[in-house]
Amino acid sequence: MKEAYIAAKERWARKMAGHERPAVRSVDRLPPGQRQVNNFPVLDLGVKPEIAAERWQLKIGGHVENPVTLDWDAFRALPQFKDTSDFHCVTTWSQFDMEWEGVAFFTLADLVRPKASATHVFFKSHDGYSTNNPIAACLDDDVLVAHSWNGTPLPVEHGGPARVILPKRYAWKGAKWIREITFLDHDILGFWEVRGYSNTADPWTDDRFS
Ligand SMILES: Nc1nc2c(c(=O)[nH]1)N[C@H]1C(S)=C(S)[C@@H](COP(=O)(O)O)O[C@H]1N2
Ligand SMILES: [Mo]
Repeated sequence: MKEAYIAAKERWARKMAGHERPAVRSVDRLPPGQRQVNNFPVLDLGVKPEIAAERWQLKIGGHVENPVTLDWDAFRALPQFKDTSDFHCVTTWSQFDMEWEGVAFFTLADLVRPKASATHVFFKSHDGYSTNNPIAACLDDDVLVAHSWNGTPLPVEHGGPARVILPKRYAWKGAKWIREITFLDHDILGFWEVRGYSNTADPWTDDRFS
């Protein structure tokens, strides 16, 4: 675990410094049971909350040394991170080469300093949605809170002003319209996880339902 964390942080540091070449992707980038799309479908609970940047806040707390509440300016003043990854929705569509820009999860973790007791992270959104992930999955070099997609500010329907991206999990593990990130010393299931979806959500093993 510790080695994996250090390796991820090293890769992330190289990306931050602009030295990392784009990942060499396998010829077969489509996980089992997925089909490729290019129209970036919209999936939500029927609500698209409109949060003006002036009113936007991101609260980060729980088992951390330094809880913070970031407003938009404070969030945008953090080191900015760009990364390109593939996006896999459990409803069987995948879109490749999504260019995300925002703040790396590593940067947020360095800011709040999770305590040794922190094992899981719970994400809450403005539409009542929530999701959960182990801290190790969040501390990967491709995880971020994104405010832009393919060079333009994230539109409301895709979770703007800001959403979480966890490329190695099915997309429901990334909360749109993010409002609160809580570090926990135990796991709590999120919106889809309590409704029969897999808690681990690994696209490469067709890990869709629990
Ligand atoms: N707040 C919030 N986040 C969410 C969802 C949602 O309904 N509300 N849907 C999830 C699901 S199931 C998917 S596939 C992706 C869809 O993101 P998109 O609408 O930008 O394609 O967001 C995830 N994050
Ligand atoms: Mo989804």
